[in-house]
Amino acid sequence: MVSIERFLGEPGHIIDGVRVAASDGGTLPVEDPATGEVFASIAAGTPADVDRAVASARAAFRDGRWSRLPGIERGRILTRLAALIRDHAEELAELETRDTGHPIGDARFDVADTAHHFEYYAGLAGKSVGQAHQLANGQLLNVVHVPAGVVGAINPWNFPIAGAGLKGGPILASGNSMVMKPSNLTSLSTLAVAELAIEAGLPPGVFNVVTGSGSVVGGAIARHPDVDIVSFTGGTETGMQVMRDRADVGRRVQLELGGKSPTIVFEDADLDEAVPAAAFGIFMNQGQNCSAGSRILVQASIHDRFVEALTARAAAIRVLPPFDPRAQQGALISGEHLAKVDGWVQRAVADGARVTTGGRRLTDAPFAGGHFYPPTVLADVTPDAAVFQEEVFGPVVVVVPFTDEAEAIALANATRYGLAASVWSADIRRAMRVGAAIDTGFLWINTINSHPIEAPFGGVKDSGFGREEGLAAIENYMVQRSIIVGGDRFVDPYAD
Ligand code: TXE
Repeated sequence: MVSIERFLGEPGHIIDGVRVAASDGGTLPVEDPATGEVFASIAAGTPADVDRAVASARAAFRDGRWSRLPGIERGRILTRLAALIRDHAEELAELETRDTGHPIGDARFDVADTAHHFEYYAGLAGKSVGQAHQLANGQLLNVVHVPAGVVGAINPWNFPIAGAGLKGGPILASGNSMVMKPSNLTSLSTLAVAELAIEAGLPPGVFNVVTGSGSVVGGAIARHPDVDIVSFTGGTETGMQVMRDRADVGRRVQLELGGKSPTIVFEDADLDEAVPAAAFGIFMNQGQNCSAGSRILVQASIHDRFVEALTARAAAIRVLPPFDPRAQQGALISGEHLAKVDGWVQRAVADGARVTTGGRRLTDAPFAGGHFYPPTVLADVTPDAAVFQEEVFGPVVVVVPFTDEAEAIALANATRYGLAASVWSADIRRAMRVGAAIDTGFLWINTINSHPIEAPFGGVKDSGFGREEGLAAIENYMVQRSIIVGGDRFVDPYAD
């Protein structure tokens, strides 16, 4: 183990490049989900803290210390930040595991992914090219892409450090200043990244972090008229509240919300591949993943065989304390969340579902005090059951049979969500035909959980709108400005 002390520090926000306590000195405890132990505290932000951070971001944006730097210089600083993240990879991974309960191997992956986001977007800084049109009367129209200004970035607790890179990379590369609010459950790695950003040479005021409760700090960001765009990732109901708050001030919002993504397996699929893929689709990150394949739709002819194989695969996943290097699944984020997950399972059972594996929290050593729930498979679930319709956000999957393509499509589209879908078939034309008919922003064919940085990510229906990742994320955080340069001499319209 390396020391994570450096990143614990005094509880505080990062505003104008320095750590500052909450305006009223308030703090919130930080719990290790694997042990229940409180090991740190964070500042409990206030609306006054948000005002201060937004003012700092606005001042930085206005004076051009970042927004008007040549793109290549912004890119150089973001590349340096990525290098610092890689230099501190082990400390950051241990910090993340302590804070989230993620297996240490997953946390290492997320840290590298964060660096990767800053590297990718560093390469895009200053490369957003507009258009030029020669108009009538000698006028020249230039459409340029300019940074939007101050961006409020609200992140959930499921991938905290990766979220800092996923939103921070394109927001900063585009020349914006930002106020980032991590979840109060998982703020430490975002604070650490912001501190490394300052070390990398990011000017003060460009990457502010305000920690604290969602409704207080997140609400103040969403309702702030001087925040030009809010980029929100989180639950659907919270996202809709953020949108209402944005509507009150008439400012932009982008929402990446919940999902109930289908994994569709046809009888001709190679089950040696499809079964572990379907398991990984749901159980990765303890099932706390917006694009988790939480509904497996299986052709009836192979249903029983599939359930049996999936049950065996799920039961063999190594649930262990997250610092154990063999851990494949760690702890859920909190006791409250675990109770919700378990509540969904118990309700499903009451509605007639059959638990083929899992279904009860783990409490014996080495899990005592922590929030551990095993991979859980539910069969005999009907499409009208709540557990088929609603996001559980835990290691719980339902398996439902279908007879033909039409039924597979109807079942896939039978929820209010539309974030991701995965189709498995040896017949590529069928897979593409079925995939094309699914309401989704992200479609996997004979693969799952692949999130290349180049691929715009986001949903349809109640899964939100707007796209992150790839070039689309840059567009998210810029606005088009039309500049018309006069050609022929201006004629006085009042002369007569
Ligand atoms: O998320 P929230 P929570 C789902 C998942 C989970 C449920 C609740 O089903 O069980 O949401 O989780 C901040 N204005 N997802 O409560 O509330 C909050 O502090 C502005 C799915 O943790 O959506 C955090 O920073 N911000 C999801 C962020 O919003 C507010 C990922 C997300 O928290 C706010 C997470 C408010 N009024 C949860 N209230 C996914 N699909 O990716 C809270 N926040």
